[in-house]
Amino acid sequence: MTEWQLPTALGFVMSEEDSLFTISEKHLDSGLRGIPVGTCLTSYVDPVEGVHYVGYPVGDLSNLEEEDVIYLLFHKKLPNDEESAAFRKELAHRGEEIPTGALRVLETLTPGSGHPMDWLSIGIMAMGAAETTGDARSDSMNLIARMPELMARIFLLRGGEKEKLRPRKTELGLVENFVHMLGIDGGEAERMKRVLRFFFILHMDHGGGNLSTFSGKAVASGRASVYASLASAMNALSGPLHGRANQACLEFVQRIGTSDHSEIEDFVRSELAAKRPIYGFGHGVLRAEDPRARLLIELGSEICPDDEHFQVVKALREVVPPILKEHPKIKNPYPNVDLASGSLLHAIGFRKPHYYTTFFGWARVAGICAQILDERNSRDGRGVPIYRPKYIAKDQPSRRLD
Ligand code: FCX
Repeated sequence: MTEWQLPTALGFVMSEEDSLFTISEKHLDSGLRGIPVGTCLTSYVDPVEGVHYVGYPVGDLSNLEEEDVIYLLFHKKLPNDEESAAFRKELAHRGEEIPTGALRVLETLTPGSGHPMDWLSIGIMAMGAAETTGDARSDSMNLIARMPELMARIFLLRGGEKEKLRPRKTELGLVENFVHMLGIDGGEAERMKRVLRFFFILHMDHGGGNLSTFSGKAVASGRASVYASLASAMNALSGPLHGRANQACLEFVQRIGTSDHSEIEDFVRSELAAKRPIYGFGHGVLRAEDPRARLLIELGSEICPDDEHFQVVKALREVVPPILKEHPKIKNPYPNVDLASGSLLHAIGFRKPHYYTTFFGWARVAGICAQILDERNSRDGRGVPIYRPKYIAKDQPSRRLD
C-alpha cells in the first residue's frame, strides 16, 4: 500500500484508501463546505489559530518585507539575504519590462464607471493580452511585479486624476512603488506604506478552498493562462460575501455612525431582522476571532486610536458576537479579517470604500499564483487534472419532444 503524507498541519500519515470524509445527502448544495478536494502547499487555516503560511502563523510574518513573504509562498522557505535581494531585483526588472501600452485599455473606460474590481479584472486580462509567455512561473512573476502599476493606474484613471500618475520606480519594492506612483510623499506616504504592507501580507493567501483561490485554480486546471485564471479569481473575490465585505463593512460602519453600544445593538438587530449579513463577522472555516482581525485592530490602536470609524469597529467587535450567538445556525459569531481593514485604509487616506477590495485582490494574486504553480507541478509535472466535481441530477424526469 502506498503511503502519502497529508500536509504537516495535520501531522499524520495515512494511506490512500483511508476515508477522509463521508458524503451524505446533507452535503449536497452546501457550497462544497468542508469537503476535502486536494492538498495545499502554501497555507492552511486552523479554525482557531487562523491562517499559517507554510507553517508560520501569519502574525509572525506581518512585519517582513512583502517580497520575502511572496518568496516564501513560492519556495516554501523564507529567503536568505542574497535570495531576498535577487528576488526583489527580479520583480523590479519584470515590473520595468511591462509591455508598452499594456494598460491603455483602462484609458478607454469612463472615469468612475463600473466597480474598481471590474477595472482590476479588465486590467489583468489586458496585461495578459499584451504578453503571455505561457510559462506559469514567468507569467505569475510578471503579474505580481506589474500589479503596483495596474493598481496605481486604476486609482488615478478611474478617479479622473490621470495627471497625478508618476512614472514607476520598481526598485522601491511593490508597496512603496504603488504609493510613489500615486504621488504621495512624506509622513503620509510612510504611514500608508506601513499599513498597506501589513494589510498586503495578511491577505496574501488563505488556504486552497476560499472562493477566489478555488475559482482561480479551477480555471487554471483547464490550462487557461495565469492571467485568465487570476481575472476569474478577482471576479470571484468581488462578491460582498467574500472580498467585497471589506467595502461593505466600512459602509456599514459609516451608516452606524456611533460607537454607542445600545444604538449599535439596535442597528445590528434590525439588519438581522431584514435578513442582511452582518459584514465583518462569520467565516466558512474559522471558529474564533480571525487573528488577522486582532492584528489589524492592534495596528489601528497604534496608528489611528481616535479615528471615528475605528471606534465604531472596536464597539462592533464587542457588541456583535453575543447577538450572533443567539442564532445557532451562525457557526462563527466572531470578527473576520474584513471588520477592521476598511477603517485603517480610510484612516491612511483611502476615503472611498469601493476601492478596498482591490487591495485584497492585489495581495491575493501572490497566493493564488503560487497555488496554481504548485498544481501545475503536481503529479510529476503533469499537473492537477481538470476540475470536475459531480453534480447529481434533480427534478429532471426523462422527457422527449413529441
Ligand atoms: N451575518 C448574518 N448571517 C450570517 C452571518 C453574518 N455575519 N454569518 C453566517 N450567517 C448565516 C449564513 O448566511 C447562513 O444562513 P442560511 O443558512 O440562511 O444560508 C447561516 O448563518 C450559516 O452560515 P455559516 O455556516 O455560519 O457560514 P457560511 O460558511 O455559510 O458563510 C460567510 C460564511 C463569511 C459568507 C458569512 O459568515 C457571512 O455572510 N458573513 C458576512 C459577510 C462577510 O463578512 N464576509 C467576509 C468573509 C471572509 F472574511 C472573506 O472571504 O473575506
